Amino acid sequence: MEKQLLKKFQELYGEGGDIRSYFSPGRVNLIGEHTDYNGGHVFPCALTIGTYGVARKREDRKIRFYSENFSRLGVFETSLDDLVYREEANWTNYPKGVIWTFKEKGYVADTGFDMVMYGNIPNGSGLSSSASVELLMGVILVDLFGFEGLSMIDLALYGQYAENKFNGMNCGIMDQFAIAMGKENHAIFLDTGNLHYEYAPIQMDGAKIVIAASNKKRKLTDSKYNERRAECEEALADIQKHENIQALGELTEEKFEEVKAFIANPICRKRAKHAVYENQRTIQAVKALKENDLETFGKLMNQSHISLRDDYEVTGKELDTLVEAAWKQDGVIGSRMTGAGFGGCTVSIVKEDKIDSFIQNVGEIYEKEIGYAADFYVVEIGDGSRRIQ
Ligand code: NG1
Ligand code: MG
Repeated sequence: MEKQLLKKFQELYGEGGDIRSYFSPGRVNLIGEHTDYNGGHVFPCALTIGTYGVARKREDRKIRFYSENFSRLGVFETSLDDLVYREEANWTNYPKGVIWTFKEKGYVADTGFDMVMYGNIPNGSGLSSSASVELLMGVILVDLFGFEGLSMIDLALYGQYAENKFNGMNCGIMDQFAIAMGKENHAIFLDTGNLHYEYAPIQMDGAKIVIAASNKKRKLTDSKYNERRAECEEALADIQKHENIQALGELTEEKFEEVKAFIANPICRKRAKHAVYENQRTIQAVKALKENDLETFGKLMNQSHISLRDDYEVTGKELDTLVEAAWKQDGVIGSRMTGAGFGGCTVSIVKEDKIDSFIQNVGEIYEKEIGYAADFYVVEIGDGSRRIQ
């Protein structure tokens, strides 16, 4: 991968100089959905698939971007003096947003650079290709320009800042955190309220993580996402008139049942219920995993899907079809939608000897019901963003 990308780099920009290679993973969230902007817990892991980048500093202020995934768009040229969002700049608004964020935070690059990228994360699948690119850019900037004093958590926060303030997607910290801090064969139990985290080993004796990409186009995601976020904020504001809390993630189920009548809007009440219960499910799921109780972990994954379907209403026909088909298969420990929803993908834990029949059967049911095919990926848990050469 890196070799081919290096060749592409030299073809486009010429040989010589200090050319460096980097990798930034994708991520999948095992449980804890739509909790990361409610001060709740999440349990994601970084993957061994992700985005590769090759970069070299320039002498002037020019910046050139190229992605092998969007090769038909060719090379985008910009400069350190043009760090503004531009519709026509397409995907390059993600790395551009990170350069802009660094500058906002006082880390000013003194020259431009040339860069090529290639991602093997299925595009738009909900495995967080955007955050992967943001962290790739962050690691490149630190390495090329020798910025000191920035931790990987700082880079995660900068990626989120870029996504929020430059790209207008009001996302939580889960994706960027998982991608920056990933660790082979571990998931990250993160409290998004205070950024305390803990690595939990994922040993599933004989079971694997299988991703099913629905291949549904997710055009509405951003606006629906921001809408859900606003509904949770409204619910919180109603509760705060009576209770001194900072976030929905602070509530237990019992406490929620006590205060839910304060939430005036019934839709907002349902959204808040999901946020509170999902957070508690995540805490329970990690506890079960530590006790080697994979069965309970799987059941909590299934409950998470039901809550996202009925209370949070972010699943849709495609994701429900994939998950409901998965629940009926032999050797499935748990299955749910993952990521923002409305399309994107599902995550299932499947016994190794049943993976072939799982893919065959769920694939057939999906194509029959939906009219086009899903894609399946058996994934491995890998390390966070880094320089590789
Ligand atoms: P996706 O759509 O999978 O990238 C989004 C948010 C997360 C989190 C999940 C829902 C982005 C970059 N990330 O994930 O912060 O809120 O939805 O749990 O939009
Ligand atoms: Mg995204």
